[in-house]
Amino acid sequence: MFTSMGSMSRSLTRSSRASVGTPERYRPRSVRLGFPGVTSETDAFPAGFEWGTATAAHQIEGGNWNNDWWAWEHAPDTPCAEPSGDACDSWQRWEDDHALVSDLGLGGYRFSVEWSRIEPEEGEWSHAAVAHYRRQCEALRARGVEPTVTFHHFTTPRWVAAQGGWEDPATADRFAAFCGRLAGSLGDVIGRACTINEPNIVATMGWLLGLFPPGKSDRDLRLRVNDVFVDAHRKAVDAIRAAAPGVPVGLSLSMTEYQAVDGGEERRARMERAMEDVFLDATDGDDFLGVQVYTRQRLGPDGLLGPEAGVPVLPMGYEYWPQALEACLRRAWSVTAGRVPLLVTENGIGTDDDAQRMAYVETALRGVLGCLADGVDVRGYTYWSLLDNFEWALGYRPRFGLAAVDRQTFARTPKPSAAWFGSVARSNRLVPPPSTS
Ligand code: GCO
Repeated sequence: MFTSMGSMSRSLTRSSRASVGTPERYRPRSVRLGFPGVTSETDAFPAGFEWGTATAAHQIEGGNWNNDWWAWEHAPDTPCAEPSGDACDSWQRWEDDHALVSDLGLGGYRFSVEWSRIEPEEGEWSHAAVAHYRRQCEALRARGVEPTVTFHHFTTPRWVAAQGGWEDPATADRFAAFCGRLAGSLGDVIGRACTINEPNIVATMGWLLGLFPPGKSDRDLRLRVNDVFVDAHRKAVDAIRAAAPGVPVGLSLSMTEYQAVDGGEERRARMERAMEDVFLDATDGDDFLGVQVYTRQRLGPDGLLGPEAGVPVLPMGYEYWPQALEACLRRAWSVTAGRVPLLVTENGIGTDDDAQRMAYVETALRGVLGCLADGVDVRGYTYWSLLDNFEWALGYRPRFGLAAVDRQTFARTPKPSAAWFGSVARSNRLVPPPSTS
């Protein structure tokens, strides 16, 4: 256990040797061999390390009017900055997206299917929508890109929401049935299946903070939604495995580097339990755990603390803290006792400053190298996101993309960070970003 925030920050900023001084509780409990040739000094990633980028259906497809988010974006008195509208028009322009991914030399693309398109009403099945996603998987494979398909990324069909959505335990069964049927159609073309994206964020934002649909603020309901999501994940894993044997299945979880300040340890433990551990415990037996990290959050004895003086604050409202990825990977590995291989399924930064994006990713990747050198089994890194896209309640303002998207013509323009990230992926080593000064 670290003794003061100061010492923790110091050890984390020494990123190339970040394992030195790592708090004892983050160390893997089960000892595995470190990856041969990976030390925090070589800058090389292990052979077969997967480099990718990610998107989600509602954030890029456009016109997804049949889900709870579209309704939320258009309802009065919700905190949404603007509606998703045409998004990036990726329903039509997905080939442009794939071309970007393969031109960068990336081996993986993570995207999601839109449940409300595939099952627009209870029991109605759109073979055309399934065929659309099948074509995408096939096209990616033809380019040598592994498709990681997320079955639920924040949006829920209106007909499910109308029946109580994730408050209703029966939604676990509705979702598992959807997953099983879809996996039966796509099992031969999917590279990897993510059941649910960040159930912890959906539960907290939707049922505690009221920022996502259905906009509730009820502690007990939020805990119930956590439980329904855990049940849904377990049932979805079984359904996908039964329908598509051999396809690796896992969950993608939002993790935050929670730091206790001046007696905030108990608060931190409570936060980690409800936000992370309840889901980490549910990943036992999965083929991988998707770890998604953006920042840290400090907690004092009375609760959350704001950003620390001197640490930049991003358009998302949280601190620039790329060191969080290493801390969270170590924590995930520790809490799961090294039973589930890790994959970074999202890490990135919403910024208008592309040099800051590269600096963020460079520091985050140093942290991954530190983890690998200690034998933490990290299989790949996925940058969020391929495109500047619809950032939920914040609309189009935060820009996470490797490529900009013109909001009228939908033309994609890769940023310098895209070329740099591609060079990292191609060489499978952490080459320094170009100097922009
Ligand atoms: C998330 C989401 C993305 C966000 C990203 C940036 O999983 O939170 O997967 O939809 O856009 O995290 O906030």
